[in-house]
Amino acid sequence: MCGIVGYIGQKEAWPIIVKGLKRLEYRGYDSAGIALVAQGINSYKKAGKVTDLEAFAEGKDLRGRVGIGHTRWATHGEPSDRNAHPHFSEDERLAIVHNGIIENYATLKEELASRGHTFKSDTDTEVLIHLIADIMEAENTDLLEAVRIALTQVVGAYAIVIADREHPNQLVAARKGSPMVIGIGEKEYFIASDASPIIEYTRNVVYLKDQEIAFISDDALLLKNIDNEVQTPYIQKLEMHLEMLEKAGYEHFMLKEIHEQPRSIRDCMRGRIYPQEGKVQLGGIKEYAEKLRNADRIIIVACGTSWHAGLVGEYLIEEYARVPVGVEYASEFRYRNPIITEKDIVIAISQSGETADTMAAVELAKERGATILGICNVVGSSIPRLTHGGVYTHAGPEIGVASTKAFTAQVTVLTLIALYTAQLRGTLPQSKLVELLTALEDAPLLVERALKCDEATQYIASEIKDSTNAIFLGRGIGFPVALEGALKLKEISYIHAEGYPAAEMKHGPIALIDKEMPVVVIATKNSSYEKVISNIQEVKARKGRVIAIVTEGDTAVRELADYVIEIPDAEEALLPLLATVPLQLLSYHTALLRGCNVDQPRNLAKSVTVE
Ligand code: HGA
Repeated sequence: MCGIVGYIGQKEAWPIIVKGLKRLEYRGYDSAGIALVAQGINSYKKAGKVTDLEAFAEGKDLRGRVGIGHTRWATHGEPSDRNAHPHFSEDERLAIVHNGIIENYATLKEELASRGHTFKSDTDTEVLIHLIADIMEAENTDLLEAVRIALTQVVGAYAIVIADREHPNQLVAARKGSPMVIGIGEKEYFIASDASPIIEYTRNVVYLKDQEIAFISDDALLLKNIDNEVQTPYIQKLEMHLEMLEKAGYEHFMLKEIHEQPRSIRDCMRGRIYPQEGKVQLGGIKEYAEKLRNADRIIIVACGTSWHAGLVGEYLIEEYARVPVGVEYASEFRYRNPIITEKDIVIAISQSGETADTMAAVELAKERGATILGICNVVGSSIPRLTHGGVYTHAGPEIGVASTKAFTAQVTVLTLIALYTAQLRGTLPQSKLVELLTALEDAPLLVERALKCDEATQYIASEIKDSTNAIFLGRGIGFPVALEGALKLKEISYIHAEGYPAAEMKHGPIALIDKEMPVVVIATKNSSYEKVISNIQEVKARKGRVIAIVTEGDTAVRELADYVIEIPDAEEALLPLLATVPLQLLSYHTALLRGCNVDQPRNLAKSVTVE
């Protein structure tokens, strides 16, 4: 949430920052701003997208080889020109961009106001830069030291970059809880919330650690921690490629990412499954094999789509490895007083690896002695660094705000963990492991076939596009799929949608069903097929419009449903991978027909780095 880009070097900063902000727009897009340091600081900020900022700045003085930029997802203060970053100190000497929340901003603001500070915005960020300027003056220190002292007084999360009019060849950056990467070029540095704005300039990067402060000039990088100790930067090589960040001919990132799923699922399994031997190998967690073998319980913590993947994991792990699993919203778990023992395994799932609530849940479980494993997509992000071990999903950068390929990759990893744990605990006969892994190996091809429903989903989307509500029903492993389908539809098309266990419909939602109500039912041939057919009958008896996801060749559901979408016949464990695909496409086409911004739906941002 909120994207930051900074540049210091020999090139003009504006184009580099604008391009970088466009790459980070998935993180927030309610306003944008850039400050350029040349003779003084010129700043341009505008509510709206980065393109609105560009239009606003056209013809203005955009010179400067040092600059900081921001694309915002507002937490404190409505999205407006005034609240857009950068924010300034009272004398306008210092400019800041910030990702995160200063939780004690109100107290700090009051104290600063009592010392005569006045504020131009409603943000917590402006309070922070005033505090830094106040300390600089009161303690007669340089910027680096003032930032360090200020951060000892701050409660909350931050990634910040600060420019100084009096030292135009320096930037100061710091982080706690929000991500920040520094790219090292030839006499130039790039600073960003993730590596995507940096990749075309350099592959050498330093991921700032929590509570580290960086002093950056065009030929030096100095790192300190909050206790004022100098730190040695650990330079890593980026493995991302530029093409991964482009649309590759697709109209939207979401559509590209939906179609990438056969590839991403294959990448996720590469080197990890040996179907003929009936063996799963997970290098990132093998050190914890003994713990998994003896675990009394597995707790999965996650938010949003990742939580739905967790529910699929619950089903698969309990079915195959016979370990009790609880799936928790990270945001609730962290504020309860959960019972966690040293024999518990906690699995944290987060696409970005930066989800604030999931990170906090991990910290809590770690303090209480559990073994923590992560399932993340972004290599080098915070959660993989906090956990004991983990399995990367290797889905590649996901730019569309509504998660698609990251979800199916998470489900794939959870399937691997379920089978790995079954292998360790001896809960499945070897022949069953061979059978399941052979089926899993075919998943990319089957997903490829499931993608053929593009035309069918487009047609159904045209039929439901004017609905105001929708219900998604599923049973067993189909239930989390229904939840994910409903979330996708509401996220990008703004149609109110609810996912329900099919049998629960009778306990409430059935009251909503009439001839206007689209009811999407996961009705594939699996263990609950007959029961689901009865649920469809119940919907039809009340004149609901049934859209059924069925197994290829199905006739029974076809007779009842208004619309059917076929997916390939497969092992039940693959149902979530296959049935999710048509639901993603259905939401995509519905949102398009309603004229919505598919890749950047209103009010949302991808990487939720605030609580
Ligand atoms: N609190 C700041 C930054 C918001 C943010 O990082 N969102 O993810 C603001 O509201 O401007």
